[in-house]
Amino acid sequence: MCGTCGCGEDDHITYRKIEHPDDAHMHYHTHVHKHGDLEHSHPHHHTHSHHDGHVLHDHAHDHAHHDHPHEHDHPHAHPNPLTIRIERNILDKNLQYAERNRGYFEALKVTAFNLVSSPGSGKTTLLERTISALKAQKQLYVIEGDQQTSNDARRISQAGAPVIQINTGNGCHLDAIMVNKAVKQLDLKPESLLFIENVGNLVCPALFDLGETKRVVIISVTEGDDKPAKYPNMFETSGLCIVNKIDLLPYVDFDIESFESTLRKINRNIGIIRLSARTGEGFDQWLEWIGREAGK
Ligand SMILES: Nc1nc2c(ncn2[C@@H]2O[C@H](COP(=O)(O)OP(=O)(O)OP(=O)(O)O)[C@@H](O)[C@H]2O)c(=O)[nH]1
Ligand SMILES: [Zn+2]
Ligand SMILES: [Zn+2]
Ligand SMILES: [Zn+2]
Ligand SMILES: [Zn+2]
Repeated sequence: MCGTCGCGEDDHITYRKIEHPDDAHMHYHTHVHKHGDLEHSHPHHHTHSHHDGHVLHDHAHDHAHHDHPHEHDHPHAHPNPLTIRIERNILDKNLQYAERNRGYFEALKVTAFNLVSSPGSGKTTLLERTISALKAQKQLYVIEGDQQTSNDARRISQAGAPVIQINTGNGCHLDAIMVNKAVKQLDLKPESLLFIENVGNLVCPALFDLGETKRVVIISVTEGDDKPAKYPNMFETSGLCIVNKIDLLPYVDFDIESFESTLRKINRNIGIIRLSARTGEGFDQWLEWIGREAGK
């Protein structure tokens, strides 16, 4: 799937709507092949049953590789692809879909946030609290990205927002095509808020524009204060940085002043909010920031 980092060559991506665990679901396979400069795909789908309420199943190949059995009724002559060309194609295609998503959000006046971070920084906890705080006044939706499990989507559903879980299989990031499919299933109401929780990873998600209004990077104080220097792309491309788990500051050696000054060197326009998704400290600032973004 990911030609940028070489991860997950045989992804099995699933889309799962949590609220309606009915049996029937669509199975959907797409194979994209490259023949020199040409690219073509063979989609097919069928409906079948599962116990766990899948809605859509998507099996995508973006690589010219065939080391696993599948059926094709025409011969392929796959040249040894230039990795760099595939990367370009993947990123170009992603950008096309990102622009489509952005146009769709703008037409509906939906404000969309792409939440990126290392695993475990507190994205889902932040969303649970955000949903509780805002659901009475705003329609909120969530797209959850994880390699496996629907744990996060279940938490979001319990908090009270419609949610689609995307399982990326081996993939280490969401892309705009996945978001495009998930958004169609959510059937967004105008002027609503969409939160996209990306796969926990500080590297690859930086390369994939999802069409979001703003990217929000979350760092928790247990991760070390040198992250902006080590992973600059993620911090350069975000409009807001949330420093989470500040309730733990007395117990860790995270130098928050030094963190913020490094961060400002990398991105001098980035907003910074210190908060605790557990205690709620600093949460008002986050809600105000959301309000400002949604009002633009
Ligand atoms: N002390 C403290 N713990 C927190 C805070 N926010 C989240 N946690 C804990 O951190 C752990 C990870 O939180 P999650 O919300 O699941 O993190 P995540 O970023 O969604 O994780 P992935 O989806 O796996 O990348 C959980 O045990 C949370 O209870 C916080 O502000 N303070
Ligand atoms: Zn990747
Ligand atoms: Zn990767
Ligand atoms: Zn194939
Ligand atoms: Zn999560």
